[in-house]
Amino acid sequence: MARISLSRRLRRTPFSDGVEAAGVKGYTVYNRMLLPTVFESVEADYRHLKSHVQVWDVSCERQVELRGPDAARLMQMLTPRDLRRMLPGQCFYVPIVDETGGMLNDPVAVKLSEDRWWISIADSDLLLWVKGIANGYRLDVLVDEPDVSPLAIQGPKADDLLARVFGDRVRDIRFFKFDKFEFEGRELAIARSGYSKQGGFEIYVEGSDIGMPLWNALFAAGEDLQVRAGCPNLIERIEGGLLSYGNDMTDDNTPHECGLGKFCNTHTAIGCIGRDALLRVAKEGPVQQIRPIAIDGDALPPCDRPWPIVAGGKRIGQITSVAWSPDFNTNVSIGMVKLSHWEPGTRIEVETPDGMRGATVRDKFWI
Ligand code: THG
Repeated sequence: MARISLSRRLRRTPFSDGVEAAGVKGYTVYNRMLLPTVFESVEADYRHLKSHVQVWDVSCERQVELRGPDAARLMQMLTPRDLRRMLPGQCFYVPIVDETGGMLNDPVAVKLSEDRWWISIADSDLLLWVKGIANGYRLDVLVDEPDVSPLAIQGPKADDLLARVFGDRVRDIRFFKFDKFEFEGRELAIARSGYSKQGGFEIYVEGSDIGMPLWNALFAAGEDLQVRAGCPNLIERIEGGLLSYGNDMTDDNTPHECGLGKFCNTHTAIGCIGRDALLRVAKEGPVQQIRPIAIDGDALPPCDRPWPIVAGGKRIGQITSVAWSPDFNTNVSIGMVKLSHWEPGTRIEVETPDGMRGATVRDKFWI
């Protein structure tokens, strides 16, 4: 197998030394940065994530910082989710759309104060879009990428591990809220959030210099909790229905097609770019939507290009993510399915690299 060549353009992270020492076996590239994908094996990592606690280098979830008097106005221009009731200390999952209503990113917005926000982005160059909007509208706001790298602590023992390093007050953090905690004289935002359904936190590590000291402190504190280095796990995230921008959706999709209509308040999100386009598509309703799909038969290879979904000889959608689930004993997958076939229980066929497979559209993800 060919190897990817490392260079300055493919950015390391403040935790890369720790990730390498932990024996990382595979990486992907995300926001031009290294993102681990495998340590022991995807299945062994999955079992450990569901049983213990892992420390994830998710530095590639870069922050777009908005700072200044127009920060809140700019943030509302970027998303159809109504932010008027959002308070400092809260995180919101927010679709970001272009002028046609197409998805540009699906980040977590972090409100630090009225005039300071972080947008914790998925894999697309959102900084350029945000800078363009800020400058084009002559807004009084600074837009940049600060030296902030999220470190996720995920798994059933995440509370116990973080309490040992930051104190019992971490247990009081509510879902999608954050509070400030001290580490080596620095104030760090810690949120109860993360890209798994196993529970846990995200530490927004401000200042690369404390990356490895914090990494080492977590591993020293968690030895008896069986803490390990981990990473977003393909199997677990499909079971949990956590979408991956660029895989499960692109700028060709509206938030409604992605099942993110519940995070849109297009009528009240006054000033949002793409509002008119979204009001039109919301009225008609989407004609295709993301669905959980169980694919028959034994384990399938990874989905590195969309696999056509067919029914009655016609293409009615595509599979965009797939993995064998040991817990559910089936291939779990995420697909975009046309209205005519998206009803739960509908039988469809998938053109996989291993040949045609029967599959069933489900009503809910697995966890
Ligand atoms: N955390 C942070 N930044 C991120 C991610 C993250 N940036 C990249 C990527 N992940 C953005 N995409 C997502 C997708 C799903 C969720 C968060 C970010 C998520 N969804 C929950 C769910 O669907 O169950 C909860 C959503 C809610 O109820 O508000 O957590 O993971 N910092």
